Amino acid sequence: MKRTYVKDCTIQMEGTISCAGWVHRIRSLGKVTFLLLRDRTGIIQTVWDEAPEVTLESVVRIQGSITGNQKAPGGIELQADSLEVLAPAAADLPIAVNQDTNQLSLDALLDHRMLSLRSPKIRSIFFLQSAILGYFGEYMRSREFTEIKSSKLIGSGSEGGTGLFEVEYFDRKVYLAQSPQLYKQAMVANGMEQVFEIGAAYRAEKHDTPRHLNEYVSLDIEMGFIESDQELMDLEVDILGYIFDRIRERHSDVLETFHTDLPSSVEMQATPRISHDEAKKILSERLGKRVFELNPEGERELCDWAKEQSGVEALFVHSFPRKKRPFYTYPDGRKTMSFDLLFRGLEITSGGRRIHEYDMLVESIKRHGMEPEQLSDYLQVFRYGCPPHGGFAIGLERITQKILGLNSVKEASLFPRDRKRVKP
Ligand code: AMO
Repeated sequence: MKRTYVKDCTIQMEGTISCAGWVHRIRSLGKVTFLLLRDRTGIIQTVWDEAPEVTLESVVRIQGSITGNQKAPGGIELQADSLEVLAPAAADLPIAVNQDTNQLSLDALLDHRMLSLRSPKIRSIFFLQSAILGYFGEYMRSREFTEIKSSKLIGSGSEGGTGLFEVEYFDRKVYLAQSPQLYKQAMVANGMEQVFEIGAAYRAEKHDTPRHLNEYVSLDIEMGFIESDQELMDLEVDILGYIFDRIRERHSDVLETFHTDLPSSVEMQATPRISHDEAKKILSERLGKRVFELNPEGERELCDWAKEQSGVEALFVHSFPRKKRPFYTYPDGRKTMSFDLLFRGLEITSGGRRIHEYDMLVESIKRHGMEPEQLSDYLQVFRYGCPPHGGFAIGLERITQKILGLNSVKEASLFPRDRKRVKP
């Protein structure tokens, strides 16, 4: 018999239907037993005169007929006739999949990731993440950006010489890519003009914080023929506005589950843009002490300020000093044409205009204590003519974390990698 998904079950259904999924919960009330059946689309109550012999999380197929019951979830239930066990689950579940996930510590959730991902609430994070990826790609293609996939094995650092994971590559050492930075720039110069990439990025950073992963997914953009980083900020506001509108239209159930909402594309247009110096001044005034760096506390405070100013908890900080930005960043006196986007208290994007003049780039590489010879392939791009260009990268897990209000970025990674964790 054809399988019916839980979301398609309605009171109008006549005759016997067949649903398949996982045993979510069993509740026996003497004469009647309720078995909640879960599939990827939802949960349905099935009703039994005699309790079926089956363990929680077993994979089953249940046949029966739909009846109305105001007290059942969704107002309907399945009067069950038969149950077939497709795959039994052992009775010693290390975590209860059907419990409130707030009751579990982050370590318990991650140690038992193979099971905690079965929780509908946790799984919905990744349905939403998939939607974010889809809308991002949809928007970039609508603006005629070409999607690229560059290698994640590289010969030298793309963001500077630190924070690299070494890999044995036959008889030599190579590194896991910190970003697709140099390749996305090369593709602009190679005539694609505007590209995007969705791919893994690796950072051998030692900090174990709610905002850092050692492996994350980077949504990268690069475009040619720009004159200033303001154009990039315009583009990012449009991308995020597009993604947020689609989520509000089509995924309001997930926003409700996480008790959150999102600004609309129109509201996003009001996102303030302030310089790094202005940001420090605002923070000094608000915190009542001299502020020299934008630390996590400062990022949160700036987002509160932005909310008061514009109604959105987001702002661009631009014109960072040269020493704070990577070697490829376009200088503007002692500052740079670069920016971060802070959203709900966290940096979710970095970007800026890039140096496209060969001599200036060689000078900048040396200034950052690196050897131009190590970047000789990259330098060819500029030796033989590269248009003015720039771009940015959004961290997928960070934007997912902030959309849903998750406490840690690790909750927004299927199988997070941090300093202690390389399994499951
Ligand atoms: P940056 O290093 O700032 O810039 O990274 C860009 C964005 O990637 C995310 N991110 C991370 N997310 C989780 N864990 C980490 N350890 C981590 N590191 C970075 C953040 C961050 O804003 N090449 C430039 C981008 C560009 O200029 O195009 C770059 O990689 O959301």
